[in-house]
Amino acid sequence: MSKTLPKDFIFGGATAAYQAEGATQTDGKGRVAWDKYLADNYWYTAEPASDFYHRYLVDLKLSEEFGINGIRISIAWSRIFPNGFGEVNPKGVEFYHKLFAKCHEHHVEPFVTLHHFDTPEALHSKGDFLNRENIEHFVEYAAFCFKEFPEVNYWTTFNEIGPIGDGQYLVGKFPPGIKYDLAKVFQSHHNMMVAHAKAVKLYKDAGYPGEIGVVHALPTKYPFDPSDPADVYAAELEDIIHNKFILDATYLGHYSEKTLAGVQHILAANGNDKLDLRKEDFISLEEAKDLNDFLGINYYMSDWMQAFDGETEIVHNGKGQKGSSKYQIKGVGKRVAPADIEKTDWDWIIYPQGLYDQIMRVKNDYPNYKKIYITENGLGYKDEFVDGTVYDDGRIDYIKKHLEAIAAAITDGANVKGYFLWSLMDVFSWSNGYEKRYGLFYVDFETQERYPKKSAYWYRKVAKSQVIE
Ligand code: BGP
Repeated sequence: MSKTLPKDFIFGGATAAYQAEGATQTDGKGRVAWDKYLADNYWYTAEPASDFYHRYLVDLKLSEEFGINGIRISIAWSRIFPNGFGEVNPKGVEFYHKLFAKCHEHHVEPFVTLHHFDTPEALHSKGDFLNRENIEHFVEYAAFCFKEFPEVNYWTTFNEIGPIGDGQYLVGKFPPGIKYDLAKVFQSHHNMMVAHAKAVKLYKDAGYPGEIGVVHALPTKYPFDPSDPADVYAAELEDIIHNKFILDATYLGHYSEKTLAGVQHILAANGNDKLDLRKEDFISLEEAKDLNDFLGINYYMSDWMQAFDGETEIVHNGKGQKGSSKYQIKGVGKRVAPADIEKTDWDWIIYPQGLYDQIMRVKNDYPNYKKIYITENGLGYKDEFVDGTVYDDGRIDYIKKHLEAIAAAITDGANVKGYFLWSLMDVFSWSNGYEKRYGLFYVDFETQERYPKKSAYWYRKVAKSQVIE
């Protein structure tokens, strides 16, 4: 097995504005739907998060010291446009100029996402991306940022169009908390993909010299019993919901017949609502399909699917009580883990081979993909802080195995150029709170001090040598 990564490989760390910055009401920032939703429904809020808004210099210095040469950062849309569009907030603009300048000063390349789950409340309350007006608002916001921030060389339009639809309209754990509405899931995926395509086209037409792409979460789906055609179909349908629909939109510029047939089957089994897919949408998708400079893949887990025709029921395990989750969708399938497979406390199945398989799937099914970054991967854990650090051998093992899977995919011809560990420092988790930690740097959320974990020292060694050991 290959243990070496290429010389120009990026060893990055990932963050997101809302999960890291804190300062949710500072310097003219507009509200986001999460502000109220977390206060009403969860046991934590986005204050103080990791106070990145005030402490980014500490994190960038640590990054440099620990051999990290890339950082995923997102811009909070509502810091720039507090109402989603219209009047610009100069303090928000200034903050990101300062932040990007410091990234470059510390040799940490910023990979900047325009939207990481945090649509301004003013637009979210009007239906978020189910409302087509949001497409134009997003494109205007993107156009503003492209022009305003020439120091950014790598742009991502959206983080995880898939989980946004699932979180908002299937599982109901993200605002507005709607459950089991699959038509809304697909409509949100579709409208966001159109917004992505339009922003990409605009960027390329304007001749900006940087790169642009999208980040998709791509959990790999396997049939529980590969010899049972019903289980095979269940895995295919589940894959359409989470992966194939948005991958087709990204790289084919339309939905394949198989994808559309699957969508129709899923909708027929779940209320039979119609989707609003317009001719002009496909013109946009088609125009952008070969313009993506890179695909970001967020990969944490795989799932095994069994055919299922009973009532839909999804239970989210948000507190890390192993075994408390449930996922079954009528006419689609039911998640059933194979015996003896490793899981996190939040029931996420650890399966590095799934990352290899997903990368190779993109390479084989979407040969116009150009380049891949693994933009998120990591282990959520209830870290134990002892001796001023965390002995997170489990996390090291997790990262190691996933880096090996990437190296294997590169050996087999996939063009993967970097890895961003989720997360750089501890941040809070959208629907799981502050107890689920992922960072290389432990954050004491009371004092906001940072403490490198054992994994940080290990990661530095790998980044320096490019050898996974
Ligand atoms: C991805 C998101 C991240 C992050 C990560 C870990 O879906 O892009 O923002 O939260 O998953 O997930 P969680 O926080 O649910 O454990």
